Amino acid sequence: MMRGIPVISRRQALISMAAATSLAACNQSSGRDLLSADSHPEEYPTVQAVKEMGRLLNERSGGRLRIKMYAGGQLGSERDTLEITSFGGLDLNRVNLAPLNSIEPLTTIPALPFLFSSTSHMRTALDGPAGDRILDSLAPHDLIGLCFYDSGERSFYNTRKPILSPDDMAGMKIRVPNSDLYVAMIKALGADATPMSLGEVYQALVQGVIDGAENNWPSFESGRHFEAAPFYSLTRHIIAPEVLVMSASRWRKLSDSDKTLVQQSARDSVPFMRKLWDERVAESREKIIAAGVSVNEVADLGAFQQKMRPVWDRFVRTDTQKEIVAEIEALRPDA
Ligand code: GTR
Repeated sequence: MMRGIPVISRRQALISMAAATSLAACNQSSGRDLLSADSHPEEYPTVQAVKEMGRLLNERSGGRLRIKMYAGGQLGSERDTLEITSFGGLDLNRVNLAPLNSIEPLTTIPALPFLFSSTSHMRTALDGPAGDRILDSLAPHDLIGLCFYDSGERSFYNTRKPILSPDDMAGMKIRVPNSDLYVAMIKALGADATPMSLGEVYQALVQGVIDGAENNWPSFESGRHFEAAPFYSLTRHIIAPEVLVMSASRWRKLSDSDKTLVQQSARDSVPFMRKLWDERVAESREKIIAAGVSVNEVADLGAFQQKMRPVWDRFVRTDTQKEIVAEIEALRPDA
């Protein structure tokens, strides 16, 4: 995450992108680097997956197409890099779906609390037509949705005490990504939502600006949030994926055969990512438990589900959204 790495302003990022872009253009005879951003550090599975895509692309294009990765939030928050990508300053960007929620309603679907019953349900649903419809919905926003990556199960962590019921969260200040859906979900639980970017969370916990946040095992560990917030309560309320997007204007500049290479290499990096992800979840879990963090199961998840249900009514409004939600629910193993 961004701790220890200077975060540059969006303006500086744009300037450096413009410089990098013109350099890439000059080097066209020797091939082309697709510039890619990620908020996670080098060893995180999302970064490694995009690098694997780059390896495939390089191999399949005979060295003409490569990926140059800017990891660790070097180019700013996910909201910033998405903006840069949509107007063509970057080729690729790996983000969570959350920062896309305000621009495309279909992206809110996978973040509906308790929609997916497990990671395997999420994988099955998003590998099929429901996933394709969500990826395709990004095109009018100048983004090409290439593939989804895993992001595991999100649960609450805080600086004060184990959470066993929604009442334990009353009045707590909980950080959420910049998404109205996440804000509504926290409010529905009776807590206060504080939207901020991932890179700011550690300091905010240490300084007491927030009492807690919610995320998966690897992000809780990688950002060292567990050192500041030693209570992790396994609500597993959201299993929304990550997404890899490409700038539509950069995409249009590719030949048809290169478009196929890019799309196929992205899709082929997914099984690689899933394997790394499963390993990383186990490692992060072990590290967090060894550090003495109090980890608790939540027996009555029904209480959370019930409180969060109004979020569905507020965010699932169009017929298309309803159709996709029904399609995903029908794929629940217990349906
Ligand atoms: C992580 C995800 C990031 C970011 C982050 C957050 O799980 O990988 O892309 O969305 O959560 O909470 O901001």
